[in-house]
Amino acid sequence: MSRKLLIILFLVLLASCRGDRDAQYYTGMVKFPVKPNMGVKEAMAARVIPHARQLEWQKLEMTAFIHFTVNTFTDMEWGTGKESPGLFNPVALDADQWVRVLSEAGMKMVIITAKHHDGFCLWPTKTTAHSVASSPWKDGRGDVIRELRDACERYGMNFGVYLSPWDRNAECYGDSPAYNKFYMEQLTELLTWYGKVDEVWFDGANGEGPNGRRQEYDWQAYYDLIRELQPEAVTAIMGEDVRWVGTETGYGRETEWSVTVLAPGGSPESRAINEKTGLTAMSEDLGSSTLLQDAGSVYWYPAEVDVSIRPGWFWHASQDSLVKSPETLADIYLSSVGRNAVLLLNVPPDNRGLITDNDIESLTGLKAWIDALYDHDLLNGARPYGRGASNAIDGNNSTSWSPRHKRIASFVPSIPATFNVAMLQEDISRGQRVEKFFIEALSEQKWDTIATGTTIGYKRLLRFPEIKADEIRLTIASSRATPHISTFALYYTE
Ligand code: FUL
Repeated sequence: MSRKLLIILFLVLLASCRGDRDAQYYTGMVKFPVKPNMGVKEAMAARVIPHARQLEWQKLEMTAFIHFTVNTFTDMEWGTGKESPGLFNPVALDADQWVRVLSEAGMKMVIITAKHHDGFCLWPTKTTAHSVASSPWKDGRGDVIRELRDACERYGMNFGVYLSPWDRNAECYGDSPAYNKFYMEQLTELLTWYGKVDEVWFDGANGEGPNGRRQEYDWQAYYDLIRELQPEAVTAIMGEDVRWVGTETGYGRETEWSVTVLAPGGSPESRAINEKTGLTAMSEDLGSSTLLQDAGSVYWYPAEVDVSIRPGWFWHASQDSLVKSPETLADIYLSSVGRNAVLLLNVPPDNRGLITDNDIESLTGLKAWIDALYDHDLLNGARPYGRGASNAIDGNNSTSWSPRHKRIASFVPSIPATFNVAMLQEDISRGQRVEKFFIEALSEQKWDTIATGTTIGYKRLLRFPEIKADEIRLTIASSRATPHISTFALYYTE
């Protein structure tokens, strides 16, 4: 054998030992080659990874919405656009209180309705007189966005804007080029006057303008503008980076793929693809292997669960007694953050401009529950054994368990422990892969399956009846490629 051949052989061997089969990744999306087989499609889908901005967003886990506008003063959910700016007068408005309360509740970003469907702008925009500048609040010299932005700065909180595309006040709405220009001027103000913006939220609700006309939005131009002015901001819902989970109840899917066949955003190309597949954000299945069969491409398009702490999105005095309890919020946490999504919890200030005591009480209860949940990982320090145990997950997220052949990890908890919640995480910087897993516990010399699941993704939390076990076994029963499990933890919750 020639020396050259030997070197090549050595390099090939080295590459296969180092797991270089995984070396190819696709950021944001991948287009499948013509007529690939299913194995190829699954392997490619398993290697779609998030953009850096999407990964940072996912790690926030809990984010907050602030719905606030003239509706807060008129007891409405959707304003007509004909409201007088004179109505807007939150005499005790304290954005510092909002951010302090939300930060203490564990929220990592605040997104505010800079403009809701009624068209009233919470900042002194140059694009219309329908804004705080025409209101009695602070004699027309106030700026809610500035106050919120400054408070976020003080608390190290990320900041996002909701700018409703649908505008029931703007005269030019429905004159498509004119309104697109108007909307992009508003976006430009919001994205250049206030420093860093981390999320831009495009509502999908869409109706007529004051002139009775419908608008054609130039989504691509909006996205391009955002990429130019705030390259690190994620765009949500009608945006390209973050997907609406499909309900406003606080409950995500049990099987939640961040790699979807649903094409993101509102561009004509995406619309054409989704018309062909018949998929919408509300479809039950967005990413299973069955769907991959006919798909031409897949996208990293993770879910956001938006839900209000009250029945309405805006504050209504009549709903002060209907604030969700800490128990309900805890359940929502498990069903959103615990199902591979980011929670976007709406906490609307009242007509004084303050978050009410009832909301604060529930948020405090939620935070206490979360802190108690994560207080003690019963697997931390547990002794893994069996094949592949040397690189088994240790519960502190610093290593990742990537079994090639035998997808089973076994542990002996450091103490025989009682638990009722399991947490699993995949290292999504290397894609989302797991399709099926189960957890077994050895108790009184008998192995029982205590939890089963499908997808994991960034985070999966499962609650089950409490059990005391001597040994634990995690099995990845099906995965699109080598799974990279970064966390396996067991907790006890009241
Ligand atoms: C919906 C809107 O119509 C609601 O008023 C609210 O803003 C919610 C978050 O999105 O589409």
